[in-house]
Amino acid sequence: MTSEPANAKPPLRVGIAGYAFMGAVHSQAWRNAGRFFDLPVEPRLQVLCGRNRANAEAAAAKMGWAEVETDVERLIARDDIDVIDVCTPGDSHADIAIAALEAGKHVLCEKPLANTVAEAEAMVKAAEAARARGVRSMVAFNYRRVPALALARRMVADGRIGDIRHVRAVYLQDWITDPEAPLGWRLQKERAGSGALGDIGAHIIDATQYLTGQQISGVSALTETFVKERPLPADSGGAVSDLAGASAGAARGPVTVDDAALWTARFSGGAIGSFEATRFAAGRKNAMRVELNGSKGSLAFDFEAMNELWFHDHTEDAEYAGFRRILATEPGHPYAGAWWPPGHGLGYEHTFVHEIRDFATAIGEGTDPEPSFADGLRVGRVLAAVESSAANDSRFTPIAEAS
Ligand code: SOE
Repeated sequence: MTSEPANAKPPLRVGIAGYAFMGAVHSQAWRNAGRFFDLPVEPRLQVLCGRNRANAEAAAAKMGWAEVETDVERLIARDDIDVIDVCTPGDSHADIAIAALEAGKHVLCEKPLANTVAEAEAMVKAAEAARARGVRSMVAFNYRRVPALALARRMVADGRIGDIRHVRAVYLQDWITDPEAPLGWRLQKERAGSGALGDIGAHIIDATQYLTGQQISGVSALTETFVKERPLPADSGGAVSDLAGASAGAARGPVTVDDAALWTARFSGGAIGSFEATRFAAGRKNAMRVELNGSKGSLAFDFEAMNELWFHDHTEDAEYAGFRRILATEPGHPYAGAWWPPGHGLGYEHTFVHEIRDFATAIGEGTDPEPSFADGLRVGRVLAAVESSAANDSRFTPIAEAS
């Protein structure tokens, strides 16, 4: 019989629902977080859950999960699971997360938190009730964990760019510019809630609120669906990439979400912002860009060069001032010290390792991880206001407060 060493860390036994793109990247993060960061708990990849047993078993074997379940209710009912990681499409987030919280499991939930504000409100209620019993929850806005963006947050909080006047944020992808790209779940309103808006617009809403420390207080928006009908995906067995990798079948169906969304915004601290989220920016693969202009300087970031943060110090002598590139790979930069020597750089997957590091640390230390479900709800309210404004000829729409 093997026994745990006396100084072993308490295990954190994880059950993950979903194993496509997000399930795979979360799996990788659960596996590696404790190898690069000193966590107070030891994550164990216990159970992967997916409806199709053969596909789930193949995914579990590939990604290192010990067991498989095919029914999420059974997963949640297991007493050898401490955490439920929700990596399914948005239409099941509320049901899974609420059931898991009620069963006393900590919950990490992919973004957007839910497909509707009402669902997100119910999730916040469940999270708050569970919190009173020491159960933690977090919404997975991974871009907060890009070292360069976490550094930008620190610089804003330290006052390095002064009072923020302008927020300029875009999230540009191009994976459905081809009208024959199949109508996957991300293009179906009943599964995804909305299109580019909720999928990638949600990230720039969260990121700009996080960076500025201000809330978006109102928006004026327009949305467009350029390609109204697409081929339905051929049966993929459910295990392929849920982005452009899927193959098209013969039948066609209507696209029920936005392809692109644009909006202007007011922030609670007086800044004004412009936003663009699209999957039709040919040549832009994952260009999540943010620029902040403040009274004392500016910061600029582009995920396609994610190790770089650009900083202009406007208090310097104008003849020598200018944007300078900070390579966010120094040991003193957020998260960076756990990885490679300066200049060797990180990638997309590291942002999820950092997310798991923060979540597992909060669970182990009994603190509240961020962003909370309440933060996810706040993003959901902005998404709803963008849709409502777009449906009303861009009418300025204040963000509804909690009812
Ligand atoms: C697809 O558009 C997607 O994978 C998003 O769902 C993710 O949240 C983003 O990080 C990358 O693009």
